Amino acid sequence: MSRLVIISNRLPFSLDTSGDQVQIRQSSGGLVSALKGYFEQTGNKESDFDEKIWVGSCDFSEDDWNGNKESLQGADFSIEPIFIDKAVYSDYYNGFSNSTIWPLFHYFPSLTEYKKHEFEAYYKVNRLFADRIIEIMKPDDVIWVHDYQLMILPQMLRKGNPEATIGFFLHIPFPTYEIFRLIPREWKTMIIQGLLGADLVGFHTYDYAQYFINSAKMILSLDNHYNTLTYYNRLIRADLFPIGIDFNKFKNASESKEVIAYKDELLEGFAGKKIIFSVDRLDYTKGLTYRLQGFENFLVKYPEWREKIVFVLNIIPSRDSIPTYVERKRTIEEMVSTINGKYSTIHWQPILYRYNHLPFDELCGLYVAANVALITPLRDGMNLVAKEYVASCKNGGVLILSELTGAASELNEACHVNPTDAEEMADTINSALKMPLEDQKQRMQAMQKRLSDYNVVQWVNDFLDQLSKIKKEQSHLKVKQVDRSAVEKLRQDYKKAQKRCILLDYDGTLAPLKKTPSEAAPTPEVLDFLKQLSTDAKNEVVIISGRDADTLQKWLGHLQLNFIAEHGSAMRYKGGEWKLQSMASNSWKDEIRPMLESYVRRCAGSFLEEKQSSLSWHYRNTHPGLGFIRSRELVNNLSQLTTNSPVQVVDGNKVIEVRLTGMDKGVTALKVIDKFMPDFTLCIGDDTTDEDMFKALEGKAYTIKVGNGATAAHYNIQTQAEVLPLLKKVMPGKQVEENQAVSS
Ligand code: GDG
Repeated sequence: MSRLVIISNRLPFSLDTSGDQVQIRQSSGGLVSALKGYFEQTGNKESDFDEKIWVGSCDFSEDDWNGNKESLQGADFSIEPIFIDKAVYSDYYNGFSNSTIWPLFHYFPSLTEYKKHEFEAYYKVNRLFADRIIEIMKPDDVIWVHDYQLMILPQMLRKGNPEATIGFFLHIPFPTYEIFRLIPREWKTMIIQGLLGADLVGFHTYDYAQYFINSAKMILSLDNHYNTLTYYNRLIRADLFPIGIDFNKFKNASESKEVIAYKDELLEGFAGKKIIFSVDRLDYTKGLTYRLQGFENFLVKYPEWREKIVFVLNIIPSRDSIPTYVERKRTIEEMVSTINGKYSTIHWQPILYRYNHLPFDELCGLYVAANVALITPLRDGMNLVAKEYVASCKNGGVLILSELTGAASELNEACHVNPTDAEEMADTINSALKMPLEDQKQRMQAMQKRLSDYNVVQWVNDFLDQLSKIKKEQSHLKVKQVDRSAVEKLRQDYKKAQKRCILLDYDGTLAPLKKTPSEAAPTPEVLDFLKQLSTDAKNEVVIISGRDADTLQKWLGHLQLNFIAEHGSAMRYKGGEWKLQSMASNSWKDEIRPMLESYVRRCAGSFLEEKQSSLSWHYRNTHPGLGFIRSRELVNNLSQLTTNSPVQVVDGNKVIEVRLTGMDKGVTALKVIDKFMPDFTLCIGDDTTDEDMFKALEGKAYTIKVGNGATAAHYNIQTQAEVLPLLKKVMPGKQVEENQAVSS
């Protein structure tokens, strides 16, 4: 049993301390509606969690909190407030969160501001959250961070507690890379790294998840396997979890006395008229001005509906300290007055405009009474109002929904419109008003079924299940990590052995992968260690590489080592001469080379490497998407070109290599073992080509893969940087051995 720690920018309530008594005011908004729905439904039931905690900033002081703590602790969850200096909060919230991230992620680059001090405040507030959470965090806690205000937090928490279980959910869209890349480099890198601190990163739609994966690839050059990314050798999953609503709450509310009374009152007030309705927070993303244009166009194009409909337009006050929002309000109010002024009659006004918070019953009353809901944002992560309307409809009702909302990908039976198309909007309102009741009911039932099947509790459970699944996958990989006892066993076996063979790959194993192959010369530390290792008479150290003989000779030739170049095409035993292992002709190269050269031209950043008996096309420095697509095409073309020829195509890590058949590291490693007959063999490598030797040496050697991922090796170690320290532990030099002897 563990604790669920929910973290969001704001706690789900605020305090009104102006009167004699402190009043609690519930907050509105998508995130709060959804999570409260979950807590209310699971509050009294048996749960997987011993305790649920909600961490968030607040609008009350530490004194107010201390004075009212007991009465404020919710029944369904406990509260952990974060106190933030007002000026810092404003730069973080009104500034970077809502004047940079919010407009940009909703595709409003022209409204986006880039202010350094606001990013600094954003970082500072994320740090404040992190410091407090790290203080209270326990090992079994499940941490769930919410939304765009806290995107750096997961990484901060990960640093404080590397083993923690951390999920992150983004409630707004994640934009395409073309938009995301507008953010200054340092900030966008920190945002992506921040999110990758989580084990699971959730989005509303498939597209948002893909855009995130693509940005992570473009900015940090990460590899992905479908929706799983690897970052510092930790698996991170990015997936879609379209948020649900508390379906029964809305369904039941529509049958409650209070709601029915309110609905009847509305219907009486608007007798003989059909009701078109919308409710949104005041926000430029909600497409309110376009909606009004579409509505006006409807009045012009379909005058027969005048005096027979009313548009109840509800706007909920929001972010009114940001100038863009204040301006937007003015524009909307001007448009409403213009439309009403132009089309009203003495008995009728087309738009009933309200700018206020609505009590829950009133909101539901409107949902139930409306014949048409007109929900037309320019962008919306999901849009819960659309789902709540569907859940509340009893007897028909038509949902007109913008195709640019996340909800549109789930609510197929709604009438989809493009919010900028005033013609389409007018036509759709007309056909919605005329839609036969049977048709309305059928569409509603299909959508209601989906929303009741995947309600908010399912949404939470689905997210938490996937979070625990990725943790299991991570720990499964860890089973193969070289831990302390494995090191000890290797050390003992090494010590006991009379003849040892140590097979080491070069690139990615003894040296980190570099942009160009010529940059990866060995460091003095590597040279020193290899020298020391090879001076032990019991050791045969073998460098087994895809590199050409000249490079190995130039970099390492002065040492007492054995060399295998180009996966076995050429070999040089200690003190001997280089020998080619195959006499086959290399005339095949003239046929293959032009094709590889054409791929170099077709894919910027890729290059051709020619060795004695192989040709390689490298694509690690290309655009990741393009490089991958070109590599698939190339493999396909080469496989046709190489049928009935003496060569094979090897699909390596960001490289496609063509070389003589039969020359692989597996065959060659066996040849070496047969020659030396060791009683201890250790083999380390990182690439797909090293898998051949891991397989061939099964039962004959300790095999270690550098990096995570499926492997035939016994063990994984996380990074290339760990190779030398591991070798030093297993094979201590003279001095280390002496120290160890003294200390034991
Ligand atoms: C963000 C994303 C995503 C609003 N005013 C009142 C009121 N509400 C409730 C509604 C609904 C919620 O607030 C609004 O949710 P939306 O989804 O429509 O929009 P955002 O606040 O922008 O939410 C959005 C959401 O997060 C969840 O992930 O869907 O895309 O932008 O539940 O009912 N409720 C009451 N009175 C009001 O005046 N009672």
